[in-house]
Amino acid sequence: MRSSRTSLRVRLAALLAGAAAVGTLVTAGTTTAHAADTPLRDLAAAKGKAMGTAVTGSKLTGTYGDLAGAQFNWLTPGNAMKWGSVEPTRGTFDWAEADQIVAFAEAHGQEVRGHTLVWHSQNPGWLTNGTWTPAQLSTLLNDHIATEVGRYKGRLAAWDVVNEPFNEDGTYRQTLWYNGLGTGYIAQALTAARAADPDAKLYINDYNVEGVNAKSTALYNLVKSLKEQGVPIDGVGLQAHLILGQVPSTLQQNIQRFADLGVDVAITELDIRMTLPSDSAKLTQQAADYKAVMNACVAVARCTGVTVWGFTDSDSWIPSTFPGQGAATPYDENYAPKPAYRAIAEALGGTTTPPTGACTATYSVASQWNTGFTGQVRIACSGAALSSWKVTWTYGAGQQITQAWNATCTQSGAAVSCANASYNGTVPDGGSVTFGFNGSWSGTNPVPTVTLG
Ligand code: 9MR
Repeated sequence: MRSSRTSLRVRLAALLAGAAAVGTLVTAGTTTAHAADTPLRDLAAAKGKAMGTAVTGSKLTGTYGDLAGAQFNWLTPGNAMKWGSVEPTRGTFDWAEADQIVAFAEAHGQEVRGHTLVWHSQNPGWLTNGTWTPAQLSTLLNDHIATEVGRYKGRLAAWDVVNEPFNEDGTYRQTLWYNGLGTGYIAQALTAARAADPDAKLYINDYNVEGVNAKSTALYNLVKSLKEQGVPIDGVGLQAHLILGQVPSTLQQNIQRFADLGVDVAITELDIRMTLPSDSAKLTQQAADYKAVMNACVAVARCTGVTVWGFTDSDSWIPSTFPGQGAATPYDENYAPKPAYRAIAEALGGTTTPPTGACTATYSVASQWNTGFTGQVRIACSGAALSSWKVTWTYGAGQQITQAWNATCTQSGAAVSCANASYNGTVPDGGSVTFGFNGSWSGTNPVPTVTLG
């Protein structure tokens, strides 16, 4: 059954640039969780699959928390359980964010995927800068796993025990662990993890192993060999940091060959990046790509499910790592579901509402000085379009608009109303329009709640 959804959802955000030129992104205003048809987690559960997301603990309130809790049945801490996060100083542990995420998951009936125990990256400085004998390294590895896995014993469903052990050509990555302990570090880590929590499913996780290629074949051969030796290994994680239009054609075949080895397969970090700005053609392609990944997992019984690496474009690693790229997740920066969201739902057997009501207005303060400020409002549509628009708001601290461009604005008392100019009433699906204004303020310049109508 479909639930009704609001016809227009309006989010606002303000970029406050202070005198010290330090920008702070502030969001406020009406919070409307996506009134989806059936939540993704329920669709996934009906198929016996996980639908997960990576999360940032500090963001688990408001709309972000609402969506993380309502739409997903698995969570992965994006950074909170990495060695550098939990033991920044040797022997001094910080479990705050990891504990918070586990507690959130338990409160929302969600499973947690622990991420990650043994990696070459995001390790504490004391570990990477130290000089260690093989015996010392071995003890460090065992103790770390015993401590972290032991802390959450019985509470985590799975662990990415070893992360990214291979180079692109299928050779082993030269890491602290490989260089000190040889390939045996992998079996050692898995064995230690099993001892610390016999009920957690133990995974090796890597990227660029989604299709059949040299790297995934190396992973396949490793898993085969570990199984033959009786080393505890329950699954492989295919991260799936993909590029628009480039879902490997051998994805399902690759999942199947791992399944045939007798291990589970999880898509652990799915995102599909594009060159910015997004437009409706790219978002449509992205939806097809998300659907292809979902379909491949749904088609293989031992594919346990799919986790997206952040569910909103406002919480994605892509723009900072790949400048000019982004829009990689199923929800946009204002938490509006994108075509990719609907594609995931459909692949899980759900029906989706027509793509109406996905235009948003975002108010920003671009700059401000002692008595004046420049603001702007951006109207963006995704899965919807406008042929004319009007944006209204009420100032809370006596602000007064003095001049506007790309819109006709009137202010009466605190109430402001801005309508499109003759040339910019049309906002196409996937497009946006921005208008600007100068104003005066004194004391404070709080962000108003804007309404798009
Ligand atoms: O999402 C994580 C990001 O916040 C970190 O800055 C980054 C550092 O490498 O790690 C990101 O997560 C990675 C994950 O732990 C392992 N696979 C690749 C992910 C993207 O870099």
